[in-house]
Amino acid sequence: METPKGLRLHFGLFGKRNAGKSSLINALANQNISIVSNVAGTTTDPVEKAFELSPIGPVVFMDTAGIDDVGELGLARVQKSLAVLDWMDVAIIVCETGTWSEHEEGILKRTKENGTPTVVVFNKIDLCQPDETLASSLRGKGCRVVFASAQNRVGIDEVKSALIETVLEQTEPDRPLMGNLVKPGDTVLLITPIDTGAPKGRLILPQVQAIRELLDSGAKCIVIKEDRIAETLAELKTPPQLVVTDSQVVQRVVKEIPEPIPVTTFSIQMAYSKSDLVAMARGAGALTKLKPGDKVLMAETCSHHPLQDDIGRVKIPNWLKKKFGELEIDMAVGKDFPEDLSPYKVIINCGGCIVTRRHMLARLRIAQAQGVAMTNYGVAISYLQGVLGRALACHPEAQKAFEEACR
Ligand SMILES: Nc1nc2c(ncn2[C@@H]2O[C@H](COP(=O)(O)OP(=O)(O)OP(=O)(O)O)[C@@H](O)[C@H]2O)c(=O)[nH]1
Ligand SMILES: [Mg+2]
Repeated sequence: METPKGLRLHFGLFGKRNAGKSSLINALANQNISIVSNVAGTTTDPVEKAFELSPIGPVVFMDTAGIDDVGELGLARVQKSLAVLDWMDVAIIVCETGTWSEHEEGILKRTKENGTPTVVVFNKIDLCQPDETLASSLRGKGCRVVFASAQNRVGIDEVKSALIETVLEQTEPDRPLMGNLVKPGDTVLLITPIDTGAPKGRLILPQVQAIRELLDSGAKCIVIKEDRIAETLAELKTPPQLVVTDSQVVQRVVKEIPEPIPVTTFSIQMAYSKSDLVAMARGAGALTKLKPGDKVLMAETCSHHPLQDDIGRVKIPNWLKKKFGELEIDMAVGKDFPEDLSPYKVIINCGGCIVTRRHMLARLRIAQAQGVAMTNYGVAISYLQGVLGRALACHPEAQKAFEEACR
């Protein structure tokens, strides 16, 4: 239960009101997580439930409001369900056996456009005969199809098997944070300043993840604060093969670590692991073209309590204004993303440590569809500190994309 949500696959249940989405989630989890009733529109906001789906491991199921909801509030709920649909690892379309309307077709169209693997569950099989023709036509479109009765717990194991097979065949495994930058026996220096933003008594997730991965890959890792760099280098008989630093001290680190020792940052590695680093580097190129009066969107997926020197609210905006003059900088917090991105020249998203890779890629896709450049905090900080070229040295393709976008 301690696995962070950003490291769990997300499965979402979508369909018309009363199709049995909440009943199915309860049957899958074998618990009463979601409220079930015969009143259409019982589930209003997306409900998340984390549990273990063996052999995949820790996952999150998301129950959503019916896609056929009506009225002003109903339409707002539909929009919320569709926004969730866009970043799911697997979409589960739930409908009553024998029915398939423009609503289900609309969901399927959207999952196809987004490349989201899809499982169709024809529920309430106790009330109706299965329609094999419809099922085989959906199978022909690449969906797994299962007949079930959530209420009578029939077909639930088949739904689980369909989900597991879909994950194994159709989802891309997470990219490791450290990629293939290290070999067994390498020495890696990790530089982690402990500032007011550091959590009490522990390190932040990307740092912990990096240490774990380095140990798993047989590398040696030395973890220091930024004031011990020269001393540590002097003590080492051979220089480290790689230095990974917190972005906030990247300028100092680049100065103190002699070339050609490669330097990257935790957030650049996060961008590599969690999104598309090449696109984020291209997005940083768009930053170079900002002019006074331009609008920039800072987007943060978690809703932490803002710190005095908050990176997204204070530090990056100040660096941007110092470099480009008076900009209009908006802030979007949480899993919601503004629908209309067209006023923005660039979106600077956080590293996304609490969300999944598909969530970050969905945001990128939405921005790209509206022709708006996107980068992330880490890449932007290295650029604003004047060291992005060096910090991308381990990622030549991203380095090239940045240079091209600057022209
Ligand atoms: N006969 C039968 N009834 C079912 C089955 N699954 C769910 N139901 C009933 O269908 C009704 C709606 O179920 P829910 O699980 O609340 O449906 P939902 O899709 O979550 O509905 P909303 O939250 O309103 O969108 C309830 O009365 C359930 O008891 C089933 O397999 N067979
Ligand atoms: Mg429901």
